[in-house]
Amino acid sequence: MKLPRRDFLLLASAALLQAEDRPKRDMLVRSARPEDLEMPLAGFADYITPIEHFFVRTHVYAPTVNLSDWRLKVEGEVGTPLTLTMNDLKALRPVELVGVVECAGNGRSFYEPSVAGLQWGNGAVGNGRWRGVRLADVLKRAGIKESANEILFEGADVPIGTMPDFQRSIPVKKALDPNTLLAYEMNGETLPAQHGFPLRVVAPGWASDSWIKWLTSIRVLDKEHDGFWMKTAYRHPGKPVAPMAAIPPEQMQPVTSLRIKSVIASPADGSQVMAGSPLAIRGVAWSGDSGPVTAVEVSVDGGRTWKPAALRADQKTQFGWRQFEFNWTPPQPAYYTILARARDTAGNTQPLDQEWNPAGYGWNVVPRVIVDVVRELSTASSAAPDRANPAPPASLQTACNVCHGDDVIRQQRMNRAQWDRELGKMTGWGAKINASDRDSILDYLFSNFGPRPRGR
Ligand code: HEC
Ligand SMILES: Nc1nc2c(c(=O)[nH]1)N[C@H]1C(S)=C(S)[C@@H](COP(=O)(O)O)O[C@H]1N2
Ligand SMILES: [Mo]
Repeated sequence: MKLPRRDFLLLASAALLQAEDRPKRDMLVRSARPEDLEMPLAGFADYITPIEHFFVRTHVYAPTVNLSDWRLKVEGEVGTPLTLTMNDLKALRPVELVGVVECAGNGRSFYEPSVAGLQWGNGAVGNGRWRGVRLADVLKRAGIKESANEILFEGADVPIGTMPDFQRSIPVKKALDPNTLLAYEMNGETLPAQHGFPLRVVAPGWASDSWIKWLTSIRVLDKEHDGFWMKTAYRHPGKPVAPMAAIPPEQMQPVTSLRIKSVIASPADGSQVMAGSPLAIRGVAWSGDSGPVTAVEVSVDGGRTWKPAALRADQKTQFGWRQFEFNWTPPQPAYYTILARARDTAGNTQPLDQEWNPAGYGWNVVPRVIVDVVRELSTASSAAPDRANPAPPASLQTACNVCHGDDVIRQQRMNRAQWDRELGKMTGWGAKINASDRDSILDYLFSNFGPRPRGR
């Protein structure tokens, strides 16, 4: 069909703006629906994380936003409430920065005892190049009032079942920081749907639960928002607590800044390497409000001695990660423990032992990789066989598969009380479990997905 030129241009630009997301590649699927995808370890070899490797975290099914209907509302404690289109936003001065997005729960699978939630390894993190406008510029245009205390964000996503709507607020001080952006581009492309098209919050240095996607509403509040995702979820005791201690949420603090952290990307843990051949130990390091990273030290002898790693000189940004490299020639066959420890401008370093917290947030312990240094590489594979679980009871399939698959269930390692609480949470969100089935479901969950045995 031939279209008049004007219509053709309109269609072409619409296609550009709502292009299908670039397919993801080699991701670790933590949940297929809603989508939670982890970046593979190979992703730490890149400075800017390509979109096809960028992790995805969604509490809900991702919404499809039509740009021509989309508006951003700015209301609450402001002199002039605003309703903005994308063109209005693009008329403001653009700002670009490189910054790490890291889920508060990144590394949760390493916590012992295990806690409920997506069992992320190292890859619920990425380093993006973000372009958009300053949130401060938008707030000033709306005439933010003296009474402003917190800024509440909401996206176009809708809750599943009766789960509370995903709404989060950040303090005015963070909102007015010149680095806090509303971004419409990521890595030089229109923001992909999975990452929040058409607009998301970029709160550099803070855990990404504050980086609201599919943004539609900004509400200026005179106090912290009191919804579930502020008052119950995303809270941390802020001090070491006994493992499995139950701490009332009101005695915990909201998750804010990221912590100083490094990840060793290569060699891989458990790999064999050749004695006498040079080996590059590579990884990345980042920090939060107390950043940027100023040094990374590496130990190849389990922490007896440490030496500085080389940091890339062209990656000195405030909020991005920095790649490091340490060259080492393992002298003779032995079993070596490699460690890395980053330091930031404020002098913070990574702990050698991670204190536990109830939701498994903020994992940043010194990473450890063990290599077997040999004279000759062996070809034998040591992959452990997958644990076979008996088929779940039909009652569980019926009750749970309405909202998500069994992938989120199978990755958990919880004791009976934790599973009991999880069933309570799901029932609260709308799961229907017959009273007569509850015990058999609980038995199945606990006996197949109970805590791991001690030791490794
Ligand atoms: C009404 C919809 C709904 C039903 C039914 C449901 N769930 Fe969920 N469940 C969710 C949502 C939504 C999430 C993801 C929450 C998130 O990502 O924050 C989830 C996540 C989970 C998780 C991951 C840990 C967590 O709390 O985020 C587990 C485990 C789980 N569900 C178990 C179950 C089991 C077992 C059943 C069946 C008895 C079930 N769910 C039924 C909505 C549901
Ligand atoms: N509207 C909305 N924004 C959201 C979420 C969400 O579920 N809904 N998830 C948050 C969480 S917990 C994380 S870790 C980041 C993940 O961003 P990404 O998927 O672009 O990597 O988005 C945040 N923004
Ligand atoms: Mo997150």
